Amino acid sequence: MSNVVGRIREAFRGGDQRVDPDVLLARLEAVRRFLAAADGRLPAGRLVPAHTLVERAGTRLTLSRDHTVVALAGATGSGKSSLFNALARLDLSPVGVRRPTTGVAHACVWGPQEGAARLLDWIGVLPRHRFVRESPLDADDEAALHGLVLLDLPDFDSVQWSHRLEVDRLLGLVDLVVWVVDPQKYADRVIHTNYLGEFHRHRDVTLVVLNQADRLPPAELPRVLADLRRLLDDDGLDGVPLLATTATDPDGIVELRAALERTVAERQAVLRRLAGDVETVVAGLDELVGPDRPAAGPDEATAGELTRALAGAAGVPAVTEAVREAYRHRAVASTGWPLIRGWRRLRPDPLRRLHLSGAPVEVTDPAESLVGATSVPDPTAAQRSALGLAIRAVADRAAAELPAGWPAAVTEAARSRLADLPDALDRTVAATDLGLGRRPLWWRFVGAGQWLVTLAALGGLAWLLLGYLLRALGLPDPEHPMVGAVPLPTLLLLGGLLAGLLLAALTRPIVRWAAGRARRRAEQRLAAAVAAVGDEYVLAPVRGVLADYAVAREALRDAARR
Ligand SMILES: Nc1nc2c(ncn2[C@@H]2O[C@H](COP(=O)(O)OP(=O)(O)O)[C@@H](O)[C@H]2O)c(=O)[nH]1
Ligand SMILES: [Mg+2]
Repeated sequence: MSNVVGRIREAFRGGDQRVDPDVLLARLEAVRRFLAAADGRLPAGRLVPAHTLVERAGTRLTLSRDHTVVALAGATGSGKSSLFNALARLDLSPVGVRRPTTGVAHACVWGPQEGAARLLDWIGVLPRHRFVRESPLDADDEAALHGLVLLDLPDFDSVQWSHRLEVDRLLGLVDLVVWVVDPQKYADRVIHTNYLGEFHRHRDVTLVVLNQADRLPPAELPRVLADLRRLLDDDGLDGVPLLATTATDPDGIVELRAALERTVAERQAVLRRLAGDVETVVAGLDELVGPDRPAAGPDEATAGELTRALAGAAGVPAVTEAVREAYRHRAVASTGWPLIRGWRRLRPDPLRRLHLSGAPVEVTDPAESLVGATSVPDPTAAQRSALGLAIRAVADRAAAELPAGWPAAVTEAARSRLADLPDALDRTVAATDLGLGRRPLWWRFVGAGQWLVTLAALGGLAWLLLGYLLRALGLPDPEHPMVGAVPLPTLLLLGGLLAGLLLAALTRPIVRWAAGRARRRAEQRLAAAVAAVGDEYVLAPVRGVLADYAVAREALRDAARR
């Protein structure tokens, strides 16, 4: 007997590494973190296996960890039910009636029932398909299997699809799988490609038995076992235990029984199974993260290009030109020759034509404010396509280093608020202080100067007119005071007119220069405001994806850490 146990120990060598429950839980938590970051970013279909794992593992671990669910899986006629009955010794018990083959699994529970029932509810084995392996007739030899929940699965090569689907479902839930093959069909390609090969990451919770060994001449058995071993190695299942059994002979299942006893005693199968699932899921997600740490966001140059394109679409050039014209308009209206100021004021203000004031606007709630109903011309087709290109450039550059799946998420994020952009830009332009709120002090001085010289000219004119009037009425004409050779009223009139013209002529270039300055200042303020819109509506969503990618990448690395 010790020889048998020794051989099994040998066979299980590959699975001797224990899975630390805390490490497994940390890895599952990492998969959960990955999903939290990747959900909504990557195609949902790619994440299904990970979601399934997290969901299943969470449930399995909260259910009984003292039970080990072992499934007998194989093709029709390989002897699954016979092994099930033999292991459960159901032929000896009153319930040991051989049942017909069906599309549902049957279960036999050894030892305590509490925990096992909920486990079987979760696995989906109906109570009427459950057997209990506890009989007063049993001696202590059954105690070694306490905690075993053995399942007899439907045939995986059933002609009925529903049976095959049921097998696949159950294989996803059990802790250990015993593949049962027989001497006739052990080399069947379907078994190897569709099932055994798929299980290579679950090597530690896989066992293969060649049943019906009694049907082979004793000399043939080693050759068939060696052949099967080779096929299993090709499946990637090197190291999985391979045993020969004879279900019809109680001595023919001793090794299998011992292997199951060891598995049950170890209580590792649950953890190994889930660790294998984590391996499979992580390997499937591997191409969704890259080796390099991603950038935190688009670079300065790209952001600058975006700002320029947004400024174009927002009509910033038209507004700044209007600022320049409005400055001149208002400056002339304040500093011009008083007689033509009124006429100037009759002309429309270039900024007000755009429904802009140029002064700071109080915005309490941007969403509700009426600010934003500007008449800045809509962007041209060229400006719109330039904006589209700039947004695409932001996405392309931000996603340049990202692996498959993520660039699409970045592009989507960059364009996610595109529809809100025109309104946001309009509101921003309307709310930006363009710097024309206050009348510069020097306008007042010049304006006052103009009034002064105009009043002097008018005074001179009145004086002269008074003189004419007196002369016309034959009254004595009072002496005009003389300034040099020129009478004072004439000097006042001509000097006032001349000074007014001179002041206007001197003011004009200063106004032109100051208007240019006002334009540049407005340009800077609008650029800053528009850049903030670009940041909020384009760059921030892109940074969001990059941040999620960084989290997903870290999480997947943690999930891969054994
Ligand atoms: N000689 C022999 N016959 C077996 C053995 N195991 C199963 N059988 C027979 O093979 C047939 C199919 O067995 P069954 O357990 O129903 O296979 P299943 O379809 O995999 O459940 C039955 O007639 C069994 O009696 C075995 O180890 N040796
Ligand atoms: Mg059967």
